[in-house]
Amino acid sequence: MTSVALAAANSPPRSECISSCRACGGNDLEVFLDLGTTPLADRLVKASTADQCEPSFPLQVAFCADCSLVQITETVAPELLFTEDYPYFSSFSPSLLAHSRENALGLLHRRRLGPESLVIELASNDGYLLKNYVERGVPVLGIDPAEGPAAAARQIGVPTLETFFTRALAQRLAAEGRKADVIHANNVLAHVADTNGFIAGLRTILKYDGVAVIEVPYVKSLIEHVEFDTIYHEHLCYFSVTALDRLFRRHGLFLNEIEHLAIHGGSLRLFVECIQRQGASVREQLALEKRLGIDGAEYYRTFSSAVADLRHHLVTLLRRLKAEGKSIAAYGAAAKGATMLNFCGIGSDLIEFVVDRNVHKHGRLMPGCKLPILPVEALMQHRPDCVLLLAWNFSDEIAAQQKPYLVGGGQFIVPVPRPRFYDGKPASR
Ligand code: DWN
Ligand code: ZN
Repeated sequence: MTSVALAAANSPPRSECISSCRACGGNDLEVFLDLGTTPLADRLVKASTADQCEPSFPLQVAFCADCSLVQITETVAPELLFTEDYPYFSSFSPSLLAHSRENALGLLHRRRLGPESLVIELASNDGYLLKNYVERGVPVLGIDPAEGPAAAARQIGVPTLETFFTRALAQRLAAEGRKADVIHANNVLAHVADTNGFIAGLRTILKYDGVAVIEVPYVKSLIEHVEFDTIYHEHLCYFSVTALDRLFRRHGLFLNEIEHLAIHGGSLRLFVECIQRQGASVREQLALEKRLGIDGAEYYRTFSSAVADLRHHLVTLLRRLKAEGKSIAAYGAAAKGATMLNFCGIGSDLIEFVVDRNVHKHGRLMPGCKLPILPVEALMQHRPDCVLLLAWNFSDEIAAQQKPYLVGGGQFIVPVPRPRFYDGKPASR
């Protein structure tokens, strides 16, 4: 066996196609969307390696008929997804910071947290949320595998374990007496390959009278607003209340309340406890999902044509603008932006550059299309006629921030649920 083949044979698997449901183990999976073989959405390309081939993997989405969980069929090794230079820092979004602060302070008061309490956050990133508890004397513990964000969290006084949250880690923490009154887990449940191990671990470190407050993008919003770009290899699962309710019950946990959030294109805030006391918010959403058929494959079968229509309309619009001599840029080197650009085949023939506030992204290139990522100041320097809002979930905030560009005659284009010009007035869904 050649040394290359030997190395390949010995190296850990880079990805694996599932043969059964990530949550229930069922085999009745129906693929309803195929986004092709794509590079990793958050793996921004260094200019020095621009000519190298990027690791790319199949991106297909399936529905489980047994437990209603929507999920992608390829599991990419976490070490490939969450590398040491993972570029996502929550604190680059003022609206996300405000959203998180409101969440933390509400819980601090409602649960009467104090110096004897413990708040643990799974995927605590750069301390964006836990810092609100630290400032009020409530002990916290962050858990996040990404080196950069974990270091940033420690710098603002948020103790952080730089590791993945697993069943084994949960057992170790519980053995050390570190059980939580409140557990936060925002936009992480969809990211873990071992869904059941993660939830079992969460149950292990939750005090019996504690609450886990979990935020996840809502699959109903994804389908209704054609938010296909939020599908990428980091997001293994796409949750309905029906699937979540079954998933938690499997581990002695109960989804008792939900709140609907606008963040990230439509999310749910879940209140999960060891005690069963299902509230009206959950009962009503389960009944609505039943009426809409969200617990059945038929609900998802028209989505791929809706995605194809959006791609057609967006590319036609951009080509028309270019034919009219317009210059076009993009705003938001977001993971969703990589899916949008690559699935629609949008590259330097249509878009000149992407801007982003996150300094860690500057100088890199977007995965796949390899568009350069520049500071947002480039908008006023180059004054493109139009800007495609890849970070459309922050469109109001970005438009307010980029008022001079709009006042100067610039135009934003929001791509979902249908491509349209956006003048900065709160976007109508
Ligand atoms: O699950 C995830 C979601 C919740 O957030 C992770 N995969 C990481 C991330 O995904 P994303 O990169 O698609 O999400 P964002 O947070 O919507 O990306 C926004 C991008 O826009 C960031 O790179 C920051 C940037 N930004 C900016 O340049 N100016 C954001 C705001 C609000 C701004 O004003
Ligand atoms: Zn299932």
